[in-house]
Amino acid sequence: MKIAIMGAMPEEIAPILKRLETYKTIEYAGNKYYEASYKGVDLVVAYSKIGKVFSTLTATTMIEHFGISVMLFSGVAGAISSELKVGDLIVASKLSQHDLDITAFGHPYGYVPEGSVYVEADRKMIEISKAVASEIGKTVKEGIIATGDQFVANEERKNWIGKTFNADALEMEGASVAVVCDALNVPFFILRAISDAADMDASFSFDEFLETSANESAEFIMKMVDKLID
Ligand code: OS5
Repeated sequence: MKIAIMGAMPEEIAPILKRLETYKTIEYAGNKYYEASYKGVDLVVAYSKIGKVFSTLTATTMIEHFGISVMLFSGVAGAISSELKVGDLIVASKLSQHDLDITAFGHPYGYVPEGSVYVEADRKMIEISKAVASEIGKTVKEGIIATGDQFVANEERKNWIGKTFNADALEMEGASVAVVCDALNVPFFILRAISDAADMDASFSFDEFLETSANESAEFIMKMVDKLID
């Protein structure tokens, strides 16, 4: 088993790298990949840069070039559900692209022919995360994550995404990682800790809570790794 841990921003993988004693840095296709041995298992860690295109490149590279067999994504997200507050964890049951729109041809939002509106995450990994959460006394909400190439800082847009996709949280990379992993038959797990409420204060909240929320997510992801290699 070779496990990938991916984030979008440096801040999202910094807490992971901090926990690894040593790692090797490999530059490939414009990004840095960090290879490490952790408790006898191979890890590949990287941040993709922001958005669906860069995250697609990184997820594909991790699978096709580095040969990873499990994908874990750790990062932050904007909340849609009023149940989710800053620092809370959400694990994706399924993901969709909120900015994919060929509705002019009668298709639903998020759909392209031969694709699907949602990509389902790996059920076994979600169950493992629930076991981990109960062991460490944390709450992880399972919900739908909507992804798009847009930092949402607008109540109207956020509500539209919530209503259209029944989404609980939004971000900019999860669905593209999901599409890649699904197509290449790699089980994936997308975890996010809330950094903001995707409203008019989102950029301020994001700046204030990026580091602490990224830490929350990374800490849980490392517990997932421990469980996977148990
Ligand atoms: O990766 C992007 C998506 N992330 C999740 C997220 C989110 N997505 C959409 N809407 C929201 N309300 C969301 N809340 C959390 C977070 C991230 C958002 S884009 C943040 C860009 C911040 C930034 N811009 N410049 N820098 C940081 C500094 C910089 C300069 C040079 C190189 C690298 C960074």
